[in-house]
Amino acid sequence: MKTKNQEWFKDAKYGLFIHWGLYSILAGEYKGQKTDRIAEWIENFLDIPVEEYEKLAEQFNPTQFDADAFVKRAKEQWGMQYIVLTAKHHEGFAMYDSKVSDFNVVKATPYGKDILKQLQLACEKYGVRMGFYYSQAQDWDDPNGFMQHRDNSKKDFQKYLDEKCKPQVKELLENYGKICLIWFDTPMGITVDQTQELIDLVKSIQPDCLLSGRTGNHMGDYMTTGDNFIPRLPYDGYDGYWEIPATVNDTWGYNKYDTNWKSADHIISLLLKIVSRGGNYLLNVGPTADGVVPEACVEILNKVGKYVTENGEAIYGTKIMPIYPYDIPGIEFTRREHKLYVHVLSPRIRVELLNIGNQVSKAYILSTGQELTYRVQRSCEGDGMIEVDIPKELHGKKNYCVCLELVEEDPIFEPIK
Ligand code: FHN
Repeated sequence: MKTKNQEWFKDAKYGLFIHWGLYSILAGEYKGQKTDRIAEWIENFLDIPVEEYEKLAEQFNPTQFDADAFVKRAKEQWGMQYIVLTAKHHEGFAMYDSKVSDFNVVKATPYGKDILKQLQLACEKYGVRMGFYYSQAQDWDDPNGFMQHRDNSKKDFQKYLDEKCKPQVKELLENYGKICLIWFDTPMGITVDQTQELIDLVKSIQPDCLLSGRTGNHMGDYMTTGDNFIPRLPYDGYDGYWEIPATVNDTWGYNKYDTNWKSADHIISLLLKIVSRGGNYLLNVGPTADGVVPEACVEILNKVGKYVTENGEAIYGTKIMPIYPYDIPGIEFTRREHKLYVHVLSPRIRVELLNIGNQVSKAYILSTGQELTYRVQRSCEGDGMIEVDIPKELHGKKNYCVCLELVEEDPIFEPIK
């Protein structure tokens, strides 16, 4: 059972993931060699010696990073309800003022400022919840941290856990105000007991702090899907607390060669699928070493944000959908009590819904309140049917939401006979 103070997560629906670290400097390329894998793994995949990698810190100087503008945009323009930043990724570098390890942004870089503190102040100012990503098992800088694709059998993982991981997690929970969640990742060989130690530590300092589905041994507070993997059906496990970490292109950390951006239309439809199936979409940006989000990504998120902010009522705090028996191209549904939201993502002159048995008391365009004419009837075959006329000025347009006010509390979808 979740505490009252954790319920925000179920309603949030859309959050911002930020993968930012020393890998952003390499941007997918080391000494002329490009990585065709996710950019934050470059140290691992291109086998960069630790001493070499550590030297990158001397170049980290993100003078263009503006936490205030970053958070303001995420909240107001993109419609995101929470932000999760990599406090320490697998590379082992702390993006904050850590007393536990000097391999951190304050001690080891010319920039010398605490990124997390700046983010905290901005999140508090704009009322955005803040969580931290922390790689609890993999630490490629610590001799006893795990490293995927290498022999870890001689490592004293407990030593790493006691001397780096837990003390750093404690710092995160004690020095940055209220942390909405810790996003542990890639638990690898962490044992049940070690996972419990981490959980106990977090809950002893901040009992309401949620733990991601990758805390270890499936002992987290919610379910985290595989990266970019969307459950095909509505999912109500974990009391409906779940989240999809996802990318806009194919990498998490910045890669200057990765221009495989999803379109804004595609992201809007993914968001609506996730929301209707009951989950949260944690969508990632990978800032450059200067501290800015690539312009192509900003443009996409601005377009998505326009839809999200104009139709927030049909997204935040909505309930998991029952299964509608048909897949209608360009249509997604979300709902709350007595309301069915029909998201129209491709142009049409009429919305026709078959096998629906509800009575409708009102139909309108959600963002403007413009009322629509509609008919509730039975098809020639005897199936429930609702038809809504789309006004002329919207013919040829896409990405708007029709709200159907229902007499009944829930949608009544009829099976195909
Ligand atoms: O290895 C990480 C990867 O770098 C990234 O942080 C993603 C985000 O979900 N998690 C791991 C892979 O699943």
